[in-house]
Amino acid sequence: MPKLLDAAAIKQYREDGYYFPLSVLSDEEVAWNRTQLEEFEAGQGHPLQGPQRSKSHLLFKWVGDLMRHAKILDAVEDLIGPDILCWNTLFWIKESGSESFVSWHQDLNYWGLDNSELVTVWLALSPASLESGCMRVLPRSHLEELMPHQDRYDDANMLTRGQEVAVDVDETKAVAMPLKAGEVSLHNVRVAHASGPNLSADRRIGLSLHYIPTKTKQKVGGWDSAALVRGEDRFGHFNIAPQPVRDMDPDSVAFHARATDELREILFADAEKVRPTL
Ligand SMILES: O=C(O)CCC(=O)C(=O)O
Repeated sequence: MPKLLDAAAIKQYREDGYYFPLSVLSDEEVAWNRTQLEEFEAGQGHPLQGPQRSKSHLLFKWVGDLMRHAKILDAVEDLIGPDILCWNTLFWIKESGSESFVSWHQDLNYWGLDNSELVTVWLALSPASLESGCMRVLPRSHLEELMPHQDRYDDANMLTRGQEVAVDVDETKAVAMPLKAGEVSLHNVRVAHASGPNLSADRRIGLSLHYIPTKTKQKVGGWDSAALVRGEDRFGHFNIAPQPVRDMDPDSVAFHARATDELREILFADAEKVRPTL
């Protein structure tokens, strides 16, 4: 018996590789979480940057709480079972009017994971519309062979290597996934996806949460970490991340430094160049 998703939603995720929208946060919760983010940014004098965008649940307790949100975990459990790790939390912030974009890509190519079960939950903390550059997916692309990719390192590309599929994508087959603030979309780690620039008057703030079943192994990196967010880890393939009790908890910040360094090694394995700012 599914915990949250109905049979049609699960079928669509399995067959098309994505499902949206699912409402998770109230307007008050969106406002509170956005304030946490923006007060931190104001305090440091600039938006989140570099490693702060990644494994952010180790820096900010409120991100860890979002990562453990019962409704999100119920949806994820319906797709990958009850023993769940969160491998990464990653901010995707496009400032108003910025050219930042995400080229067509498939994540499994770069994340070193040994199976295709990872579910990305993409949470909108501001409206993700066509105008603000919401995500687009290529339905059923997760059922085919992974596409060849090339690294382009375009400055405006938000991806680590500016990676892009090296085949023509038929944009007429793409599906846009607009979300209201507080809603999430779900997509499979093999699905090709992309997004355009933010032409709206507000920042587009997305937080992606990457969930894997505990049986998953890291096959590229020698050391990797994940947070146990539901159930039991009977495999021990990942170093289990601490759960900070407050923002910038020193032990957790130290763990974050190691975890993001090791993650860079995985993401840039076999790359020609390493971007210094990521
Ligand atoms: O936020 C975006 O536009 C792209 C996000 C993405 O590539 C992902 O969550 O895997």
